[in-house]
Amino acid sequence: MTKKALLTGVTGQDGAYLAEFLLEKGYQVHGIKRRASQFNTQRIDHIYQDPHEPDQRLVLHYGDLTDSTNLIRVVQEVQPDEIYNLGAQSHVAVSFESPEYTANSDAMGTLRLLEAIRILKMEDRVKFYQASTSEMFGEVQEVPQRESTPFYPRSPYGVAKLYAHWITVNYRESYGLFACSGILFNHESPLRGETFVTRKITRALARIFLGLDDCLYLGNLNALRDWGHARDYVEAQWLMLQQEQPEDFVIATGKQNSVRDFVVAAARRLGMEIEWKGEGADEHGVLAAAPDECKARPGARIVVVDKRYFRPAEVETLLGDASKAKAKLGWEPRISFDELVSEMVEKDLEWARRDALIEKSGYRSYRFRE
Ligand code: NDP
Ligand code: GDR
Repeated sequence: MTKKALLTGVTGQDGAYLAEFLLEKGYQVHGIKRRASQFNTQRIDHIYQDPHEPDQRLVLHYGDLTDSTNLIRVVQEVQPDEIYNLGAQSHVAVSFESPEYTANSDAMGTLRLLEAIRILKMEDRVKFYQASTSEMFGEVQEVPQRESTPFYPRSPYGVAKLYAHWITVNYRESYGLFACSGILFNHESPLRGETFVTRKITRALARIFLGLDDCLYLGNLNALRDWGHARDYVEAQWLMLQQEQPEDFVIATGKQNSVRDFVVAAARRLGMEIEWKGEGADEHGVLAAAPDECKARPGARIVVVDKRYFRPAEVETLLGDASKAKAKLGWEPRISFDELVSEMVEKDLEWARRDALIEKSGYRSYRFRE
């Protein structure tokens, strides 16, 4: 019997890699996508199947984590063996702007999906994966962070994800549901959303290298993250659901770099000299932007520190210990930090070359946006 997996967030970075991974494993993959006024399936277009073809391997359903009746109907229709709850308003900075929506989709959305399983009496038949996050550690209480490290979230996103994490544990303990939370540290790829810092850096530097832009505006350069590759991390998500017993796992590389390190590594990959700018310093020693410099010096290659990108509360440092995953899942990251940066830079350079061609032909390419 072909196994069926249902993915929320199939149009996102992890959804795309996981869908590809599961299709290769022989699964029939069902994905929930949101209705949008423009196509939002770019990341999965290469595996998209015409719904009129027989023998559908990838099936897309309209839906939303804020709509419980929709979730119940889709789960009932699909009758999945495994559910991966990857859908979320996943941007930490945006969660300060839209805290209520973030709670609705990320916290309540998880509850709605778990309730759909319970209402349909599928607790004994379905396995559930919850996309938990290192953001739950927030103000870190222990270094490195492991499964037993106390949580202290620092954003509406982190708080919403903490609810989702604990409600998943609760449904496991209350109803015997096979439910696992993967506490994943930052993972990136060429498919990363363009406003997360790694992709913002590789995209902007590639465009600056080709003369399409002059400046890259960033916030806190000192933040430290444990960055891995999404391709490695989706395998861990699947492995968790193949265990005898449901458990939670930290997934991380165990190596740490700062935002500044990431910029330096990406610029080095391009063989590009950059200037660092910012003027004055506030009471926290934080540099403010040098707003006119980019306009005044076209062709300059400047990284500007801009306070606009600082968060009301910051997670300064994250470093994970994935030794439980190594011992029990046999999981280890394969792709190094340098390989990750290289792959992202190369892909963004390819896309920037295409943009350069568009501009040369007299059209305006998709400019840098926040
Ligand atoms: P993305 O932001 O790339 O993708 C998020 C997905 O969720 C998109 O498909 C998006 O749809 C969908 N989505 C957003 N809101 C809703 C909603 N209300 N209803 C249904 N779907 C919705 O995130 P990633 O792929 O990077 O991350 C996957 C999951 O893992 C997220 O839950 C994230 O919070 C979590 N996570 C991510 C980490 C990382 O470093 N990447 C680390 C730890 C956890 P659309 O395409 O229409 O916007
Ligand atoms: P994060 O990722 O908040 O860790 O959440 P992000 O890439 O947004 O930020 C990482 C660090 O970089 C600093 N930073 C900037 N961030 C952004 N986005 N833009 C900037 O210009 C900028 N300048 C500095 C941030 O302050 C932060 O310290 C990601 C998301 O994928 C979550 O969904 C996931 O749960 C966690 O990773 C683990």
